[in-house]
Amino acid sequence: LQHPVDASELASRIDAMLRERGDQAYRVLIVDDDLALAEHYRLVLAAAGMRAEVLSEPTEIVERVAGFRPELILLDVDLSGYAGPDLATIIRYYDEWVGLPIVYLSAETDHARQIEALSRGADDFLVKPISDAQLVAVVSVRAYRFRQLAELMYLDSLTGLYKHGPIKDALNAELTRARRKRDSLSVAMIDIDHFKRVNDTYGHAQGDRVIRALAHLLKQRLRQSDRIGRYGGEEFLVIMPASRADEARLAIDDVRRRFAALQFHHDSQVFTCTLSAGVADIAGDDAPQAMLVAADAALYAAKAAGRDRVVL
Ligand code: GH3
Ligand code: MG
Ligand code: MG
Ligand code: MG
Repeated sequence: LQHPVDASELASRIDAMLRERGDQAYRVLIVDDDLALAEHYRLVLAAAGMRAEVLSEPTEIVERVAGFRPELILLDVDLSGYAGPDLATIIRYYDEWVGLPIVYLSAETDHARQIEALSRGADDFLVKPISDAQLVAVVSVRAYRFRQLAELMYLDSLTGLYKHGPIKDALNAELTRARRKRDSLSVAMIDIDHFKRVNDTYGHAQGDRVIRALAHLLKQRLRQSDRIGRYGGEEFLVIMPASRADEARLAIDDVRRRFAALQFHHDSQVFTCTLSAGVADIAGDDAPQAMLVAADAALYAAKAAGRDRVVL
């Protein structure tokens, strides 16, 4: 057998990649009905510094992908009572997950069936038995590439928050999930007050610093499961799963107070900024657009009432 790359060289390259990923381990979802094998894969990936979870109940795939947000899915082709390719097709149905790498695992050596399975929405095919080194190599290389791509596609470069389109896609997905689980869900629309004055008085670069400071506060103070997007120039949309409007209002009000307390330095001058926000929650069989309209109306009311406040 000929190896195109020296195994130890490959291992060190992958080590370097894993180090470069920063403090966040790659998230990998393993879907296999052979639980002993799935657990083995999970341990191998964990030993390589990744965070893997096992899904044994295929019907929960959409919920798990939305909740865990994997950066790669290892998908068994032959699940009892369920075809892996059907799951791949379901995942691809969601715009948000179009680029998510899906790698099939199978004992399938029939090429025609392999190709058939690939045509159903996956990216690659690993034939069992798979060596630990091969598993780590394939998963880490693909997850690394996906994270790079996802950052470009979904994240705003100034703030590292979701861009406009992706945060709206996220709202669709969270709303679907909240309805199915009969859970609460809130959104907040946040807008910096008199931001034109900041730009006019201190310059555009200083304005950018204010935007970044607010983004940082939001990331720092809100929950890991909350989704934060830069909806427009100095406007932010926050999606808060499992939060009622009164809880969401408290969390956003905490951010409001901390933001108002920040001091920005420009030459020898010191200035502060405030923000206004509108909060709305899921009501009846709300469409995503209705929630946004309600949050926007609340934001408008906050501005009209004098700014520097959160309105429900
Ligand atoms: P209000 O309290 O009513 O929200 O007043 P405002 O001045 O914030 O109102 P408006 O939303 O009309 O102005 C927002 C300004 O934000 C206009 C635009 O020049 C500026 N802006 C938009 N995007 C950016 C950006 O990325 N960087 C900077 N520095 N300014 C931006
Ligand atoms: Mg199986
Ligand atoms: Mg504004
Ligand atoms: Mg604005």
